[in-house]
Amino acid sequence: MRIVMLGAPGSGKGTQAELLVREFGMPHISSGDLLRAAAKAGTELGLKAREYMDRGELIPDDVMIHLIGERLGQDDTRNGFILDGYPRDLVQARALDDLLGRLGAPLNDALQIDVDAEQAIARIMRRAEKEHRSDDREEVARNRMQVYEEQTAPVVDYYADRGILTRILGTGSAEEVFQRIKGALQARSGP
Ligand code: B4P
Repeated sequence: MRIVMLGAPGSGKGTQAELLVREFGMPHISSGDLLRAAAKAGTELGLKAREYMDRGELIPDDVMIHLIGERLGQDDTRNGFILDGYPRDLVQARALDDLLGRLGAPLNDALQIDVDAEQAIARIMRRAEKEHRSDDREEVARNRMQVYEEQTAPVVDYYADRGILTRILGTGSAEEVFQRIKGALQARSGP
């Protein structure tokens, strides 16, 4: 299984990626988690990335392509992975295809989780009360949403054109959404 998770901020893609990992056991590669870990460690990349994240903007493509390329080059991804938060624009999507083409291991599925923007913002605000992530402020969350519409939404069409996109309704409990995902994956892999 080589899967990318797509969806607006707050759609639940990170949550669903974790549930998939728990069920199927492949590594969960979250671009946001990689960046937050780098920022926490105080690396040059991490500190620079935090400036973009705190504005709700995307980190430059060359940085992300390198970071994810390195992670996907590690041995634990040989039998599959869940990629969560990457690609976030068409440049990253094409770079990912090139990389996986060279490795002879193309993507099987792109899962797009659909949630209404206001519901997604409300979820982010609930998380802010517990986790205090520096980009979970309302004005930043709204900017992330706009960046998603402008830069990431075209990636959904890109995978639809390639015939590997599945759209999942992201409302209801995390467990309900997960059951929809499992059903969709089973339907795609056939009886
Ligand atoms: P991410 O860490 O990917 O943050 P996100 O888009 O907000 O999604 P996240 O996974 O955290 O939230 P989720 O929807 O799962 O990116 C953060 C920043 O890093 C970006 O803004 C950008 O600056 C940078 N970045 C990352 N990747 C990049 C890339 N490829 N290129 C350039 N820059 C990049 O969950 C949200 C909340 O909803 C959670 O609290 C969860 O508990 C809750 N929730 C989930 N499912 C729910 C449900 N069914 N019901 C109720 N609540 C639910």
